[in-house]
Amino acid sequence: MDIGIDRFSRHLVFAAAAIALASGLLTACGKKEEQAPGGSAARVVKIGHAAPLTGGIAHLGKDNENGARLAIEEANAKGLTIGGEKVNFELLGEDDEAQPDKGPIIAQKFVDAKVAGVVGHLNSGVTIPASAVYHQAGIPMITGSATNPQLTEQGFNNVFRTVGRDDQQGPAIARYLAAKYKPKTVAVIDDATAYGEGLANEVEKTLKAAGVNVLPREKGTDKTTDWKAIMTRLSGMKPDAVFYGGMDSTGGPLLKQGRELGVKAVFAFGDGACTEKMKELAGDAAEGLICSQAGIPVRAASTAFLDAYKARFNTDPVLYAPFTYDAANLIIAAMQKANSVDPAKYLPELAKISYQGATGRIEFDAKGDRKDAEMTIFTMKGGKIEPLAIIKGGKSIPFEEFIKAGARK
Ligand code: ABU
Repeated sequence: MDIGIDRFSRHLVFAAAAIALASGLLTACGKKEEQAPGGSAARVVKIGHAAPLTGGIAHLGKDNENGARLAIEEANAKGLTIGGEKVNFELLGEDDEAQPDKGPIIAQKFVDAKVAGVVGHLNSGVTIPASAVYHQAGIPMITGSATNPQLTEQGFNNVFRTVGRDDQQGPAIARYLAAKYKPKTVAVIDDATAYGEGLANEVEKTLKAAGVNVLPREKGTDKTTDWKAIMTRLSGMKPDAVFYGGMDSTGGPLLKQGRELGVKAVFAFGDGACTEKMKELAGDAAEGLICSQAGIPVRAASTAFLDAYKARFNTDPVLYAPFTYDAANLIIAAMQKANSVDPAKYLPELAKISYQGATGRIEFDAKGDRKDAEMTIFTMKGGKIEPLAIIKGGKSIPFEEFIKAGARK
């Protein structure tokens, strides 16, 4: 009798293990079934998105996530079939807090969740360490905002970006600054992040090559909001221009305090501080600032995208939503071309894709960088970031001319 119960128990344990294994395998292969639009069962395909959703630049992280979410919702509404199966995309959103050490942790979480692709991360300093984990797992990742060149210099075949690089952006803003304002002396400050420091280095290199005197580097962090000591020093040195490599959450206070302490220089920023949040943070001091973005301006993105974003989120995009929208759409388009959601099968299609996105035609070079990336120079006028010129292939094109020519096609 005892022997019988033991056998029964063993059968139960075996059956339970078999069910668990089968269910695990089904989930692992992305086979979890779900109702698709129209009622039939669909294969769930997970796409990860990571960015800071808390902290000083949460507004940028949320904007990035919204872009990816919109693409996924639109794809699901179409009821796509890939590899003979209806698919339903699921966005797994994670908050990496803009912390470099969180990058690999969240990347591993996505790998464990069997995501088929990743949009993100937002910050270069987080994206670079995270990319090694995605590379190890063979998962394609596309950032819509990380601009540090090192990301795509690692030789990882799974890493792409829909924005330009800081060795394109830095020279673009530095040359504009030198040509327009003809500064004799420029102060360069950075926030000691991979992005801020890297961009500041590119700006400094370009200014020095143009014969401009650059003061010894001043530094803060990505959390510094008290710049008074540095600005007091600079007000005595009377630079003609100040360039800051950092985000708007720290750049706004820097600009405000600079003006309050009598720094009369023109203030210039990179993409991280090229937002209308600068007006909110710096008030009237933001008027006349100049800044660059490593892509075309939001308002030059497709009107269909802008309308859809506004309708879905009841607000306008902040900065890089069109680029994360394109990133998610690129992953989906590559899956459709490969007729597979398997990363190993759709990655080769992604590498050679030619895709007309909200931010123009996207093709990648051998490193995963966007071919022919445009840079844009802006100024703040009436509290709005207004595009002045597009820098493309070393040429500066007035913004209105660029739009009239339909150049983003
Ligand atoms: N590109 C500016 C913000 C993101 C980053 O590269 O860190």
